[in-house]
Amino acid sequence: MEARAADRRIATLARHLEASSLKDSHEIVSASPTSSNSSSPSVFNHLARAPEDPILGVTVAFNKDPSPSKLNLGVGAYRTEEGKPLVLNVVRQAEKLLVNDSSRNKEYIPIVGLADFNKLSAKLILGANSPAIQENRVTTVQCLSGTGSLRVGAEFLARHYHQRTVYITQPTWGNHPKVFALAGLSVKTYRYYDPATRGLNFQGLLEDLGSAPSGAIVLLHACAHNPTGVDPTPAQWEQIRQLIRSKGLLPFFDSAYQGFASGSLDRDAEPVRMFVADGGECLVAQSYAKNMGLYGERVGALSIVCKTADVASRVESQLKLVIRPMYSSPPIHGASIVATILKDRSMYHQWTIELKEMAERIISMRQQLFNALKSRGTPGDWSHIIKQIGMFTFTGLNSKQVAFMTKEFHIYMTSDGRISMAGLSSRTVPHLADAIHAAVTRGV
Ligand code: KET
Repeated sequence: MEARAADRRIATLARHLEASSLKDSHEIVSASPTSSNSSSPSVFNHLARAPEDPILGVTVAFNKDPSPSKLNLGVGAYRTEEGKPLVLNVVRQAEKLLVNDSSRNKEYIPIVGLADFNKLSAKLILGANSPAIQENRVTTVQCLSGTGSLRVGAEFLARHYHQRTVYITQPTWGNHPKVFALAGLSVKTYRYYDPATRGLNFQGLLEDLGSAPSGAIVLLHACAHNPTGVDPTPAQWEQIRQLIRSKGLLPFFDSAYQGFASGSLDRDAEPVRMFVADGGECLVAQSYAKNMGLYGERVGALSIVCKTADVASRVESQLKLVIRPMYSSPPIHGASIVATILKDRSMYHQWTIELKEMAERIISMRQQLFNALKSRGTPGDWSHIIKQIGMFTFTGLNSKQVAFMTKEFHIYMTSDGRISMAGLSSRTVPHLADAIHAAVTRGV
């Protein structure tokens, strides 16, 4: 049947060819009876050009700039002192093991991902001795990095959770509101950052969460808040926990920087563990983009900590229904790298050393930039550069100053004045300090 239909199509095409005596195969296709006339406008003609993404678009602009002194401090991606992307030695080692293992294949993995990877990821964030894991109250699914984990979690909540409002920090990572809104949740903000002190607006935070409707979802940055680099202290976290629990709010942690804040995986996981220790429920989205340098491999996990093992297994069954029509099942390679490293004591140890080196290099960049501004006598108090935590400094520079630095110094950063400290090196600090100094002193 199908073959005959194809024959008929070819015959029709041949008649057209004869009739129009067109020789160019390109034109033959456009002259087929099923395609529209080439002079008619595209069915997508009504589309306006969308703006570039506020973060990833910075790299697009950077790539177009021919200047040899250009510097990309936009996206949060680690660079070496030589300004090059870094593949961790332990990752290379794991990849070699995987390639040389001829028993491995490329079959589809389960909808929820690799079982080993999921177990080890839960252990990494919740702690080796977590009672929630021991009691089988945690369900973990492998997702497409941090973003995919947030997206699956948001979709699950939109379908199955009674409260459809999510509170995010003001400001936050630019993709957060989009991820949650797309899932159908209503997005509200809670006060977080105080531009006057360049620190936490703790009072505002408590007031806003205190007046959130009961059951509302609260997105929390597990550590190294993006873009501000301002984290609550352990005592403040404890107060936040008490408030969230007393109001029956549902915490949803975004853990994209575990190990990058302090250099210690355990210390950076403390806020999450504090919430899990009280026996309440929560969600956690984990990313291995930054802490294992697996950006483009898209490896992450969503864990949902439940009250009982029975609920956890029903939650997992529903997560499968979210994932299957979204992308069917996750990719095998990146998660295999992570599982290989996490299950081997010596590779795990090597990872912690390499991770600490990255975190320490970022901290030393903070000091160097601070010193460089001091030595130039740049007006203003720049101590927030050394106080802030994680990959970013929220400089306080405004969008005009940022545009000036891009135009005059070829330094690329997001327009909110955030710079990725991980993209700096000893060689480029003076250039950045010159640019900041000029932006501030020339009254831009
Ligand atoms: N959460 C936060 C807070 C975050 O900063 C990022 C990435 C992600 C999740 C998602 O990362 P993924 O690669 O999906 O695991 N932030 C950097 C990159 C980006 O915008 O995509 C950034 O802010 O530069």
